[in-house]
Amino acid sequence: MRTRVVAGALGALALTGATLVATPEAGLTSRADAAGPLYPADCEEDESSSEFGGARISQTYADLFSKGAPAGRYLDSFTPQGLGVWENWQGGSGTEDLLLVGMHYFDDPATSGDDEVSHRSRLYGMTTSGTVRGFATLPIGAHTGGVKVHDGWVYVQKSQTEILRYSVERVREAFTNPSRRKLGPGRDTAPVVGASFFDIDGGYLYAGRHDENVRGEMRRYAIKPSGDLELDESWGPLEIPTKAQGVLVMADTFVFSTSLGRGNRGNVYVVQRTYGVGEEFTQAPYRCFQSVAMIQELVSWNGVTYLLNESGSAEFATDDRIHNIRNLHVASTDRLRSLVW
Ligand SMILES: [Ca+2]
Repeated sequence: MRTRVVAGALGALALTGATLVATPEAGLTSRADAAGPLYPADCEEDESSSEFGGARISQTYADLFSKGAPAGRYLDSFTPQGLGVWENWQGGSGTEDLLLVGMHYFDDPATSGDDEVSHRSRLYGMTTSGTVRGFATLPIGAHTGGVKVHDGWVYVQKSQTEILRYSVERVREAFTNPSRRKLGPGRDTAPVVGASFFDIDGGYLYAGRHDENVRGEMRRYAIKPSGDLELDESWGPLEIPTKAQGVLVMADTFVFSTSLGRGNRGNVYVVQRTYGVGEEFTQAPYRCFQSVAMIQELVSWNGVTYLLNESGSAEFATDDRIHNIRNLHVASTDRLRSLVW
C-alpha cells in the first residue's frame, strides 16, 4: 500500500497527465477538475485489486475496507442514500444499537417517467449484523442523502434546502407500530443551504453539497438545545471534493465518499482539516484512492467506519453497472485517519 501523502497542488498535478487537456485559461481548480468525474486529477489511479468483484479497484481501498453487514433490503423499489447509527433505540441504556438507512423510491422508467418523487421514501433500522428491526415512511420525494441521530433527534436530509427532524420516540413508534409508520414532515427545522449529506460532530451538523462537475462546499450548523439548526456564520464554507456523497467529520480530519454513476469507480478522500475558507482542500495533506462504484454516505461508530453503497438498487441493474454491492463496507476509522497523519 502506498503511504505517500499528497500535499499541495504540485503533488496533485503530478499524479496524472489528464491535467494536460485543460484549457489554458483555467485556474488550478478547473484544471484539476477538467479530467471529468471519472478520474479527478487529484486522485490516485490504481486498479490493481479484484476484491468485491466487478471492476478492479485500488489496492488501498481493498486493504482498508472489508465486507460488512448485509444491506440488501428494499432494493427492488428503493435506492439507499443516507447512513447513521442509533444507539439504544429501544430507550434507556444498554439496549440494542441500530444502523439507520435512508432510501428514496424509484419508478421503473419503462412504466413511469419520473423517479424518486412519486412515492414516500423509507427509513429502516437494522442491527450491526444486518437484521432489520423496522421501517418508517418519509415524505414523498425525500432524497435521504443524509441520516444521523443526535441527542434525541433523528435528522434526515430531504433536499438541499431541507433537513427533516423527528424525535427518537416517534421513530421508535413508527418502527414498532405499522399503523404509525408515516413520519410526515416532522418538527419545524430551519432551512439549510446546499445540504446533500451531513455528519454531526461536537454539537455541529456539517452539511456538504454534491456537485457533479466542480468541487462542492460544506457549511456547518450549531444544533440548538431545542434540536433546531442555526447556521454558523463564523465557519466556512469549506471546499470539498467533486461528486461528494458523504462526509465523516473528525476533530482534525475529514473523510469524503465521492461517486457518480453505475459505470464509474468512486473515490475516497481523507483530508487534514488544515485548510480554510477560500482555499482549495488540496492545499492540506490529503489522500485519495479509488473505491467501488456508487459509494454513498458513511458513518463512524466505536472506531469503525461504515460505508453505504447504492449500486445494489434495481434502479441501476443494467449491463453498464460495474459493481453490485449489497453489503456495507467497513474500515478502521483510525487507519483511514492515519493516511494523512
Ligand atoms: Ca447521495
